Amino acid sequence: MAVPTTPAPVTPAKAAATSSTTPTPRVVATTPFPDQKPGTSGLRKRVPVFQQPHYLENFVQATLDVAALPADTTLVLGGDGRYGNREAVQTILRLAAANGVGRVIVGRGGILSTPATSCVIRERGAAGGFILSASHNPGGPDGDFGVKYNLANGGPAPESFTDAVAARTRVITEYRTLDAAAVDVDTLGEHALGGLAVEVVDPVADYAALMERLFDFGAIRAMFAGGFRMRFDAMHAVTGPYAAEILERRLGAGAGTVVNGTPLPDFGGGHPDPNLTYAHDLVEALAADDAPDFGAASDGDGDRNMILGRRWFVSPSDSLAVLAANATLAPGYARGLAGVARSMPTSQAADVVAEALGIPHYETPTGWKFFGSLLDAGRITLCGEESFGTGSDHVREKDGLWAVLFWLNVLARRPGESVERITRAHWARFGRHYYTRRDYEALPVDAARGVMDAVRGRFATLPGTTLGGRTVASADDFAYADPVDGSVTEHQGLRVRFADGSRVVFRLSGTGTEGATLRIYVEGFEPDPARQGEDAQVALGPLVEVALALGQVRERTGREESTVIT
Ligand code: VG1
Ligand code: CO
Repeated sequence: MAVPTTPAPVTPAKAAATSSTTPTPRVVATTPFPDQKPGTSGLRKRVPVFQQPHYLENFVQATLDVAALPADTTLVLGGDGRYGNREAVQTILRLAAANGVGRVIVGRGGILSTPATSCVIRERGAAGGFILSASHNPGGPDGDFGVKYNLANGGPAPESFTDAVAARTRVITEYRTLDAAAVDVDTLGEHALGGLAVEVVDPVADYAALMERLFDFGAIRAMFAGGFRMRFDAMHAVTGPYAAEILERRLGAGAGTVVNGTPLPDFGGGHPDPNLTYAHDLVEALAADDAPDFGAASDGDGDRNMILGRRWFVSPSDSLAVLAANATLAPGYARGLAGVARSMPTSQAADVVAEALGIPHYETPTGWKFFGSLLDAGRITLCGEESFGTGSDHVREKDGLWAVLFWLNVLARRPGESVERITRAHWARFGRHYYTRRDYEALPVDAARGVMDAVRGRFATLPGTTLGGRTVASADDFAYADPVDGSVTEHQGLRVRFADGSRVVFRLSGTGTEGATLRIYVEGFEPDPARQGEDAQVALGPLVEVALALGQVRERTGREESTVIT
């Protein structure tokens, strides 16, 4: 891969090839790479890994082989603009052309957020799409790169597909490409690459139109006109242009609402991860004396969101529950919800709302791909993850800006109520699910596995015993049977549930690229409004200690503290 801002070099010989008639597809011999199994969300590796000759080509060819697209199919292609994005776009276009794809719709500059890609696939009836992103992982030459393939429903390919791709990468012997000059993806309109039509589109247009159909833009515009102020931190990642168009221009939030709005190949050197640690500047801005009313941030590829009020943090699990309880205030959800789903480690706050609404709720493994079948079958309307992911049946990805607009819609329709007041009222009605997550990043793999083994090793004897004053109700290794297609997924996290409704969960990350990342999720339930006002870290302190002791975490990792506390 070359530096993204530099156009791919065109040798005179290659230029000559394109200036003649149609470039001829070429078969290139290759050998398999052993490490191309997609994780929680696509294939993610360090940039130097992707820079190895044939690495990206092998993975893309394997994906196209498994997809077995009919001739003249349409695909969508874009990425979050990170280092390597531009070069990878050209590589994929050449492979698509040589593999008989009919049309590729590309976001201008090779840019499309993850939810916008999902939107374009669905609106244009495409057979699928490639998303170039390692999401919240850092970018730049020493950062991460990633590739994800989505299907015709606009959602991440399910495990049956990604397992087949991984199997294919282990036996691949050749790929098909073209020798041709780079396509000008900075100019809107139709371009040709051999027999392939390349259509460069505005990455924001379709997406912004969809948002206008879902939310009450008139009410939100009136709220901003009335002096409501917000700050949106795009973290130098892909949502900058989307937020500027929708918040500042269409909703009149005012210039300067969007900060760090220019996507940069290295995200300005930061982690484009909207949480209390990596979006600390925003947290501080919302704590200032002249703080705006509302703060939000999004991640590298635009599918995550963090919601803040003045001196107030809404945990993602609570955000899902609040949106579910207030959904009918948004025009797109005025008819009510079919059901809700959350990933297993996400707090049970949304379940309580679903029960109050009399609608079904589902618990799925971590990763958006597990929501797809439920959304397609119409069993759920909203879904979310504790990892700052929220979404609905409007696309088949989680959607950062959508969640922000949903909150704005709720705020506009509950005039005079702050984010804090809305959250507190929610707790008073449904109970509060205290929640915290500890991430231990870049651990030696053996140490992380040791923690998991230690916890699992106690499963047989735990139920009925008392830990830190709480009785263990059950302990298991989470397995999920998809109620729509019957597929079974095992080993999705270790759960210890207590009789009082609290839980601790242990999982290893499937998106990290360095060593192993251990995640510990801790949840407690407090129905009494008089006791819902505590700081989550204080309220959950004893339960965190129970979890650390259970996994012998300090001893096995040698770490006193986690890398990130949410
Ligand atoms: C993490 C989150 C998970 C999320 C995934 C992709 O996975 O925990 O909830 O779906 O990232 O999000 P893991 O395996 O590292 O825990 V994104 O925004 O990075 O594509
Ligand atoms: Co993301």
